[in-house]
Amino acid sequence: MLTKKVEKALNKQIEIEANASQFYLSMASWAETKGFEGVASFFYRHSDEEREHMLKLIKYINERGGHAIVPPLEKPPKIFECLSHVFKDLLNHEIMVTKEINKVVDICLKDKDYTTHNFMQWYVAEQIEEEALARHILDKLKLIADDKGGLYLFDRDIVNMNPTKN
Ligand code: OFO
Repeated sequence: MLTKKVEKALNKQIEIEANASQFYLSMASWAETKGFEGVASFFYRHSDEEREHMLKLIKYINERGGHAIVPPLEKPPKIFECLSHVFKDLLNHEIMVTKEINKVVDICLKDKDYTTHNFMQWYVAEQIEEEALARHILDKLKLIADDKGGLYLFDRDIVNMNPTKN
């Protein structure tokens, strides 16, 4: 059985994952309209994975006798300045998600809920990979700068970069 505090923290995390999914979906749509097909498919996939993260939380809460609440969604931005901005936003968003996950872990420890603490370790590990990938992509974009040929190749190659290895 979950304590009320842990249940509340997990429900908040559902909201964060749902909004991340919306945010990345908006990035995918923007990239598609700009002709960056590879980037669009990267973000469509990323958006799906965030939804999976949300579903995993929903199922866990309900399995442990709590009630998972389906949250309302925030309106994501629809226009992005350029590819570098999109990936900077991605990195900053993931850094925020990591902080939120750490807060959930902290609440689990305070409430001595070692089962949920164990469940959350999957998210902790996932965040290391997601932040590292966003940083790696930003480094590549820095090298490319405004080189059109470089951007073309980047868009082609990003298809093979997995947002996460679920
Ligand atoms: Fe990108 O993060 Fe979910 O957890």
